[in-house]
Amino acid sequence: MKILIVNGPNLNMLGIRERHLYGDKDYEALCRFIANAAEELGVEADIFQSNYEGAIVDRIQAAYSDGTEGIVINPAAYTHTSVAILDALKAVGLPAVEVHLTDVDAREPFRRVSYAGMACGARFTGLGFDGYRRALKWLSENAKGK
Ligand code: DHK
Repeated sequence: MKILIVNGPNLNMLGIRERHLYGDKDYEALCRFIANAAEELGVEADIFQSNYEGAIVDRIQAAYSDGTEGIVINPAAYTHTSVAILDALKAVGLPAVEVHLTDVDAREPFRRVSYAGMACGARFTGLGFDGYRRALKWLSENAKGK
């Protein structure tokens, strides 16, 4: 099963940005964690990160015809603003899971709104890197062949 992992803006700054919230491990470490989790679960992970909303929309659209069977998405700040990313997820119609490293519901009120989440079948927040493993597992159990 091929799964696309989409990471939004500033996640490339992990290990530098607000370490009290996001931890001290860098983006490379997150990618290694995701690759290891995918291998353990027997799924194929294609990891994409961009700071640009349009690039994220383009990558989600490409997933429609590149063999992707599920999407794990942490749209980062675009979670709370982007109807375009929500519409892209709805357009391709692939099973999707929302992930956030932090507990967005326990932070500022504006982080409680999630547009992308409206197109997702599950949500893992506040679990750090492990949220990605849980999302891959959820897709491998709930979305194969759908
Ligand atoms: C990451 C961000 O960059 C924030 O804009 C979101 C999310 C939360 C996270 O917890 O992974 O609000």
